[in-house]
Amino acid sequence: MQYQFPNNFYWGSAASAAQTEGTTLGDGKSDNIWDHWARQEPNRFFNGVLPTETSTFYDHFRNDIGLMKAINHNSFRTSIAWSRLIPDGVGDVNPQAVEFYNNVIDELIEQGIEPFICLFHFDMPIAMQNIGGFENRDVIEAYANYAQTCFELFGDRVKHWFTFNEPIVTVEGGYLYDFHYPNIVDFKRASVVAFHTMLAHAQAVMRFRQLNIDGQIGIVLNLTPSYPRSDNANDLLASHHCDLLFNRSFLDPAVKGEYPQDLLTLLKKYDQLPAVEASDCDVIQQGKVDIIGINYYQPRRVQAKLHAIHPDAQFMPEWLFDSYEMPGRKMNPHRGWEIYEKGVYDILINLRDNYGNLPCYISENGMGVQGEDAFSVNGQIQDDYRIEFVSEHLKWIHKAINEGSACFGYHMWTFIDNWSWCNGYKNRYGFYQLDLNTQERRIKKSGQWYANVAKNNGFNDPQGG
Ligand code: BGP
Repeated sequence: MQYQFPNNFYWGSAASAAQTEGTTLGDGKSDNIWDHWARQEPNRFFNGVLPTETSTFYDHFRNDIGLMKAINHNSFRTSIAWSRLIPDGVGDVNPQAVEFYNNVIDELIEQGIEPFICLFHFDMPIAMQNIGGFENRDVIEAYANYAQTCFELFGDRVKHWFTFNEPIVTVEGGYLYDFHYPNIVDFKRASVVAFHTMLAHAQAVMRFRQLNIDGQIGIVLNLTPSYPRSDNANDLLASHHCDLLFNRSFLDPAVKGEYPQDLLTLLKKYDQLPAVEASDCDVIQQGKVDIIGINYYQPRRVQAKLHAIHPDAQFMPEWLFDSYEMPGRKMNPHRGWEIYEKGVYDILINLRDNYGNLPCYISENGMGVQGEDAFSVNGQIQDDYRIEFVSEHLKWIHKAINEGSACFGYHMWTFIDNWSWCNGYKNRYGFYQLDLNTQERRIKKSGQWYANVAKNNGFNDPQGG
């Protein structure tokens, strides 16, 4: 069967500043939370590989963009590092950063690759974190000023902007589950950070509108469907609660300009609501996006709680549900994540039916594999598993589009194997393999396959289905 995509469909991949640029000493960049935390607790990073050693895009961007073109990308998302552009978080702009991002954007456009630019991908400048990060309302203002600086500097050429990448992950990692700095475990503070992040998002959207920039602005969310174990009322309620906490806490304000009443009622019941100021609701209303990026890797499966909560335990999302392992689930054993391709279709149909069919694209999807060298034959990684992973997801995206979804593109995570937060280079995701010793980039079989998909704006699967 032929899977043909709409004209002008965006084919590309995604990456982020902190994961690819590498720290280049003397270029004016200051520390973000990752640079700082890595020095404090290097043992938290897989094999001790720290954020200084990411894939040197800062030095090799021209070559790398050439490699994107070689596999027919027509678009690419990366982020601007706030700690590079405005090293103190507020105040002076770093001219070397302006030159670098100008060069990257110009080179992309020169090669026919549309730049999609995100303003914040998990990388709070340490100067801002030191005054409380998004717990402090001053940081909302600082972020809005930083966003405005980006629009003014690059808005003449960048037409697709994103305020945040997966804001819920910063909240989960930094304030609930201890996998990002500042390693706080406190739901109430997490709730404040989540709310203030959306205020910062909305302020950035307002600045964008005030400047009358020609282009569109959105947010990238990891919309993880919460599938209940059964249709028992308690399982359904557990899944509803997960959906409220992990998806709708960002999706509803971003698209509808308001929080779901059920979420507010739930947080109120457990005394976890953040403080709200008089103008906040108005600000959130004005943060409605033009487009949305969807990151999708794995589903969430849940069931009603099986056991009572310990009376002394502090409130956590897990008070409301237990995870559920579906028997027979398909797994990516390397990353330990379930593969459920239909999830991407369910997300797109949900946006079509419940969110006004807002224009959207798949901004990340991918398969991390540990020890990929084992699949190398004559110097090339034969990643047929990745080709299968992408094509099976693309079939569901194709079906959703045929049924009216406004999905306009697909970006793979990622382009060249890159550094992955605490996991360092453990799981490889790229179309290009990165040799850590020589920094050499070698195309994988999936990269060649994807080049043809992009060229033909689709693919053929004789097996169909
Ligand atoms: C997403 C992030 C990416 C990237 C990806 C892969 O959540 O936006 O930055 O890291 O996940 O996940 P991981 O690196 O944890 O394997």
